Amino acid sequence: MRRFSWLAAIAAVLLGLVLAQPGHMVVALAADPPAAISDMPEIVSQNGILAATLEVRQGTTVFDGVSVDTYGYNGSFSGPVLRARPGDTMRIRLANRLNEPTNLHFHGMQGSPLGHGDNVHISVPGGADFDYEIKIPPHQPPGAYWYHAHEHGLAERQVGRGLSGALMIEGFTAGIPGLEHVRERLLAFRSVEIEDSDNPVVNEQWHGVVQTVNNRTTVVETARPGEAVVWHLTNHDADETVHLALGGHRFTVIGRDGAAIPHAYQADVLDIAPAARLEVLVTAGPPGDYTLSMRNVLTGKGAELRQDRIVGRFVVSGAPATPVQYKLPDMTDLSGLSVNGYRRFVYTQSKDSEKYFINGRLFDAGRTDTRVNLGDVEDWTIRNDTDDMHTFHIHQLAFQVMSLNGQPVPFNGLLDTAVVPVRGEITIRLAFTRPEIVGTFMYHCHVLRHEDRGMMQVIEVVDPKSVNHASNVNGGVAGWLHRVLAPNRTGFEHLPICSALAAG
Ligand SMILES: [Cu+2]
Repeated sequence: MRRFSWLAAIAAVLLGLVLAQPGHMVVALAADPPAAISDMPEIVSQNGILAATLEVRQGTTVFDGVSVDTYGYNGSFSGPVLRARPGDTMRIRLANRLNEPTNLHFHGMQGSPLGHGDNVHISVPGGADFDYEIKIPPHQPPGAYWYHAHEHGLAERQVGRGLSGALMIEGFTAGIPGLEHVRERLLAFRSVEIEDSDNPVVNEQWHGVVQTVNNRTTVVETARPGEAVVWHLTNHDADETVHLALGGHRFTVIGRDGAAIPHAYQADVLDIAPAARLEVLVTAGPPGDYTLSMRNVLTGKGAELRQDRIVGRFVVSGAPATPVQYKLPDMTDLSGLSVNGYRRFVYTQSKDSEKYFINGRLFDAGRTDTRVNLGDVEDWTIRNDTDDMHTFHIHQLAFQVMSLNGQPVPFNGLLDTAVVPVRGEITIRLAFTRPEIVGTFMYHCHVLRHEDRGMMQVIEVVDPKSVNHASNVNGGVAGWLHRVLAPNRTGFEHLPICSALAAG
């Protein structure tokens, strides 16, 4: 009896302490859905789990009276915003109701590429379902990411017609002292080609393309004079760069590719490459009605073919807001790491622009082009030997741009997508240090037309401590032999065994 009452007393004291802690309020608040930051449908993680079914359908979407053939998740166009937190698990059923295969990639997620994870070797046939389980690592930087179809050969059409959605990892402003209470808004951009229309609006005003923001042709954003708002800008376009301006305002860039950067910088016009994201601070000017205008810049020589179009209004009114003071967090500069591998990748394309190569090769899902050991730090030079715009994207990790056309680039955060300039090159540093990324995954140009036509390769990250190196698709004797004889194949293709294995 005496022991029981002591336990009861201790329990009561502990309960009292928990209830008295400010932390208790945080727990209660965490269960509430976060404030909506776009006008798109949202699916929010609850108690660490984001559970969703994404049903893929083909349909028709009407933009300003014009019917357009589109694809969508749980609707005729695009998909819901997924909202999760670092450390959460996303359980997503992809229900493919198309007559063709599709799949999912979770762009920028630094979790596992194996099994039911962020594994683009998976192809879900028409009519089939597949259950993804994405464990978001606790170290995933909070910010704007996205999910999209990654079916090789079909990616450009599927993404271009709607198969993508935003994936927001919560906590971006909470991690920046001074911006904790600033409103966050999401603006997702995509152009959709309209084929064979005889509608004069389509041909003369739209130049054969409907430009969308948050799945509409125009958006209205609001703010009070002097109010600072964080805009998460994400380019869902299959192929094209978004060229964005806000009348009467400058953008202050404070994050790139889903993470706050250490050094803010200002820009009048933003160029957002396909698949890239920018976090910007917009400080509203005097009361007024301002225009958000954009142009989709075609790759290659077509830059002049598109015109600026007004895609939004920014209405500033109400009582003036007090200015914010903030401090961007520090971030690890990879310059200090010692490098134990160098590689060079050269982008080329056929004269008719139907085939796109990396080091002279077209993509082959069954071939592993690059092997690294877990823990390796490598510098990769990506050279663009074409007159076309290309980008570099790698799954599962972010990288640091070290130089551009031979000139050092000062450290300002990590990226998962970077432009490789025409007839130029970038050198990037990649730290293959997180154990979650062991397995095979992809790096490629994120102009999806180019990816679909060959500009993609397979990398395997091998844990040298692991007895069984076999990964999800590239195990077997040949793979083992190859890893033993030439663990870092790129640059070693002249070895007969490597040529034989590469050919096989
Ligand atoms: Cu490209």
